[in-house]
Amino acid sequence: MAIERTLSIIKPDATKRNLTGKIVAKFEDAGLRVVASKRIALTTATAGEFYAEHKERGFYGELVEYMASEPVVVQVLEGEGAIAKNREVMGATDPAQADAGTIRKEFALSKGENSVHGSDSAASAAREIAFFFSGLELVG
Ligand code: FUP
Repeated sequence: MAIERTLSIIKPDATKRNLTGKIVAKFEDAGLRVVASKRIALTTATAGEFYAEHKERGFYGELVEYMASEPVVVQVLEGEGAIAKNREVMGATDPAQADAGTIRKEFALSKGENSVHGSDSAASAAREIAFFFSGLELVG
Protein backbone atom coordinates (compact mmCIF):
# COMPACT_ATOMS: atom_id res chain seq x y z
CA MET A 1 0.00 0.00 0.00
CA ALA A 2 1.17 3.52 -0.75
CA ILE A 3 2.47 6.03 1.77
CA GLU A 4 -0.25 8.66 2.21
CA ARG A 5 -0.82 11.84 4.20
CA THR A 6 -4.08 12.76 5.88
CA LEU A 7 -5.38 15.69 7.92
CA SER A 8 -6.30 15.11 11.54
CA ILE A 9 -7.93 17.53 13.97
CA ILE A 10 -8.00 16.99 17.73
CA LYS A 11 -11.26 18.77 18.49
CA PRO A 12 -12.26 21.18 21.30
CA ASP A 13 -13.81 18.58 23.62
CA ALA A 14 -10.48 16.71 23.65
CA THR A 15 -8.08 19.67 23.92
CA LYS A 16 -10.24 21.02 26.76
CA ARG A 17 -9.92 17.73 28.67
CA ASN A 18 -6.13 17.61 28.12
CA LEU A 19 -6.32 14.49 25.93
CA THR A 20 -3.98 15.62 23.12
CA GLY A 21 -1.11 13.32 24.15
CA LYS A 22 -3.32 10.28 24.67
CA ILE A 23 -4.88 10.76 21.22
CA VAL A 24 -1.53 11.27 19.47
CA ALA A 25 -0.28 8.07 21.16
CA LYS A 26 -3.16 6.13 19.53
CA PHE A 27 -2.07 7.39 16.09
CA GLU A 28 1.58 6.63 16.73
CA ASP A 29 0.81 3.16 18.11
CA ALA A 30 -1.05 2.43 14.85
CA GLY A 31 2.05 3.31 12.81
CA LEU A 32 1.04 6.84 11.82
CA ARG A 33 3.69 9.56 12.04
CA VAL A 34 2.94 13.21 12.91
CA VAL A 35 4.73 15.16 10.16
CA ALA A 36 3.15 18.56 10.91
CA SER A 37 1.34 19.86 13.97
CA LYS A 38 -0.03 23.08 15.42
CA ARG A 39 -2.48 24.18 18.10
CA ILE A 40 -4.74 26.95 16.82
CA ALA A 41 -8.02 28.70 17.61
CA LEU A 42 -10.52 28.44 14.76
CA THR A 43 -12.98 31.27 14.20
CA THR A 44 -16.56 30.50 13.22
CA ALA A 45 -15.65 31.78 9.72
CA THR A 46 -12.69 29.40 9.37
CA ALA A 47 -14.59 26.44 10.83
CA GLY A 48 -17.54 27.24 8.54
CA GLU A 49 -15.30 27.24 5.48
CA PHE A 50 -13.60 24.00 6.52
CA TYR A 51 -16.97 22.22 6.95
CA ALA A 52 -18.62 23.93 3.93
CA GLU A 53 -19.76 20.53 2.55
CA HIS A 54 -22.12 20.23 5.57
CA LYS A 55 -23.66 23.71 5.13
CA GLU A 56 -27.15 22.40 4.39
CA ARG A 57 -27.20 19.93 7.31
CA GLY A 58 -29.19 20.72 10.45
CA PHE A 59 -26.16 20.39 12.72
CA TYR A 60 -23.95 22.83 10.75
CA GLY A 61 -24.42 25.91 13.00
CA GLU A 62 -23.80 23.92 16.15
CA LEU A 63 -20.77 22.20 14.58
CA VAL A 64 -19.19 25.52 13.59
CA GLU A 65 -19.80 27.10 17.04
CA TYR A 66 -18.36 24.03 18.75
CA MET A 67 -15.22 23.95 16.55
CA ALA A 68 -14.54 27.60 17.44
CA SER A 69 -15.24 27.14 21.17
CA GLU A 70 -11.76 26.01 22.30
CA PRO A 71 -8.39 25.49 20.58
CA VAL A 72 -7.87 22.57 18.24
CA VAL A 73 -4.70 20.70 17.26
CA VAL A 74 -4.36 20.24 13.49
CA GLN A 75 -1.90 17.62 12.30
CA VAL A 76 -0.75 15.88 9.16
CA LEU A 77 -0.37 12.13 9.71
CA GLU A 78 1.73 10.04 7.36
CA GLY A 79 1.96 6.30 6.83
CA GLU A 80 0.95 3.32 4.72
CA GLY A 81 -2.71 3.75 3.81
CA ALA A 82 -2.84 6.66 6.28
CA ILE A 83 -6.30 7.90 5.24
CA ALA A 84 -8.12 4.63 5.98
CA LYS A 85 -5.89 3.75 8.93
CA ASN A 86 -6.59 7.08 10.62
CA ARG A 87 -10.34 6.56 10.23
CA GLU A 88 -10.02 3.05 11.68
CA VAL A 89 -8.19 4.41 14.73
CA MET A 90 -10.80 7.19 15.11
CA GLY A 91 -13.84 4.89 15.02
CA ALA A 92 -17.40 5.67 13.91
CA THR A 93 -18.73 9.26 14.00
CA ASP A 94 -21.15 8.34 16.81
CA PRO A 95 -19.16 6.98 19.79
CA ALA A 96 -22.06 4.65 20.59
CA GLN A 97 -21.37 2.89 17.27
CA ALA A 98 -17.55 2.98 17.53
CA ASP A 99 -15.49 -0.20 17.98
CA ALA A 100 -13.67 -0.93 21.25
CA GLY A 101 -10.20 0.60 21.44
CA THR A 102 -10.94 3.43 18.99
CA ILE A 103 -10.40 7.06 19.96
CA ARG A 104 -14.08 7.93 19.71
CA LYS A 105 -15.12 4.90 21.78
CA GLU A 106 -12.66 5.81 24.53
CA PHE A 107 -12.88 9.60 24.53
CA ALA A 108 -15.79 11.05 22.53
CA LEU A 109 -18.71 12.59 24.42
CA SER A 110 -21.33 12.49 21.63
CA LYS A 111 -21.80 12.43 17.86
CA GLY A 112 -21.03 16.16 17.76
CA GLU A 113 -18.31 16.34 20.43
CA ASN A 114 -16.46 13.39 19.01
CA SER A 115 -12.83 14.32 19.78
CA VAL A 116 -11.26 13.93 16.33
CA HIS A 117 -11.66 14.67 12.64
CA GLY A 118 -9.92 12.75 9.86
CA SER A 119 -10.01 13.24 6.08
CA ASP A 120 -12.35 10.74 4.39
CA SER A 121 -10.67 10.45 0.94
CA ALA A 122 -7.50 11.34 -0.94
CA ALA A 123 -9.22 14.39 -2.43
CA SER A 124 -10.38 15.59 1.02
CA ALA A 125 -6.92 14.97 2.47
CA ALA A 126 -5.29 17.13 -0.21
CA ARG A 127 -7.81 19.95 0.28
CA GLU A 128 -7.73 19.79 4.09
CA ILE A 129 -3.92 19.65 4.38
CA ALA A 130 -3.61 22.68 2.07
CA PHE A 131 -6.35 24.44 4.11
CA PHE A 132 -4.18 24.45 7.25
CA PHE A 133 -0.55 24.01 6.18
CA SER A 134 1.81 25.60 3.68
CA GLY A 135 4.35 23.44 1.85
CA LEU A 136 7.09 24.91 4.06
CA GLU A 137 5.40 23.48 7.17
CA LEU A 138 5.38 19.93 5.81
CA VAL A 139 8.84 18.84 6.82
CA GLY A 140 8.20 15.08 6.87
P1 FUP B 1 -16.78 12.00 10.26
O1 FUP B 1 -16.24 11.87 8.85
O2 FUP B 1 -16.84 10.69 11.01
O3 FUP B 1 -16.08 13.09 11.04
O4 FUP B 1 -18.30 12.46 10.12
P2 FUP B 1 -19.07 13.44 9.11
O5 FUP B 1 -18.14 13.98 8.05
O6 FUP B 1 -20.31 12.74 8.68
O7 FUP B 1 -19.49 14.63 10.06
C1 FUP B 1 -18.60 15.67 10.37
C2 FUP B 1 -18.89 16.17 11.75
O8 FUP B 1 -20.22 16.69 11.83
C3 FUP B 1 -18.83 15.09 12.82
F1 FUP B 1 -17.60 14.81 13.23
C4 FUP B 1 -19.70 15.67 13.89
C5 FUP B 1 -20.74 16.44 13.13
N1 FUP B 1 -22.02 15.69 13.03
C6 FUP B 1 -23.01 15.98 13.94
O9 FUP B 1 -22.82 16.82 14.82
N2 FUP B 1 -24.19 15.29 13.84
C7 FUP B 1 -24.41 14.34 12.89
O10 FUP B 1 -25.49 13.77 12.85
C8 FUP B 1 -23.37 14.06 11.96
C9 FUP B 1 -22.20 14.75 12.07
